[in-house]
Amino acid sequence: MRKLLLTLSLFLAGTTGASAHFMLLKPSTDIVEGNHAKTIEIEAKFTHPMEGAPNMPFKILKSGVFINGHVEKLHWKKIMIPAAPGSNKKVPMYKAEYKLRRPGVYQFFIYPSAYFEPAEEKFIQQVTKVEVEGFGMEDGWNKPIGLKAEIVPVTRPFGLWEGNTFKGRVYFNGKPARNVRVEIEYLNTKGIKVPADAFVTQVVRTDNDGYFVYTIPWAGWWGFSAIGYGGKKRYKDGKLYPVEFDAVMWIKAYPKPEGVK
Ligand SMILES: [Cu+2]
Repeated sequence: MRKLLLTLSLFLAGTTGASAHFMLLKPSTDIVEGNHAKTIEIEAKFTHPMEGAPNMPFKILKSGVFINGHVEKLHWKKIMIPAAPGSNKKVPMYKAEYKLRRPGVYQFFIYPSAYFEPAEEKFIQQVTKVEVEGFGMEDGWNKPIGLKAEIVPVTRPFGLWEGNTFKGRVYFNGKPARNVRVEIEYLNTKGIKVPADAFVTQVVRTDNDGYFVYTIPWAGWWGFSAIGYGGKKRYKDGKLYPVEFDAVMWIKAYPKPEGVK
């Protein structure tokens, strides 16, 4: 039954867009404080964040962290996880440890391989980033790092309360992306149930200059995926399919302090 439901939800994802694919790129924290170098863990998983499943296979083609004008490498460990809870089918996710040594804004990014989605008859490839503030230095959080598809924050992407509004600008190939769909999902670590399919993925669009806004309703990690079309096609079993080439970014919102409403 569970399998049937998953298949059905995949089918719905393809027809209504009620459930979105998201490359998750999540650091163990968005803020590092103190006077000493600190190691954090980053995880990368291709998933449906609100529903928690299915997880889909991918490889990391390119990755790194931009810090103070240069790029450092990330070293990933592959971990096999079930494609869905209780499933025998295993897919990879990845974890990396990274040591922050100096103050600055650390922009982590990955270029994953393209994934073929049968339900949508297309490939999906999501260039993904997340920012971590290190040791109190905030300069540079609004600087693009030059990804082929990139969400550049206009509001600061760390130290956010729930209820804050996040504003971003979408760039595809370095140009502002006007009137594109931006899908938004909560990384559902709490088993939250939604009242209808339409709540799984929130949707906004960019304006003529590529800007979008979204107000974060509750605390946790939130993913933003600006949907692009790669222009190029790829073969699968002798047939050509389009490539959806998306820009994904993750931010974390903190719960309201106790005693406020
Ligand atoms: Cu999927």
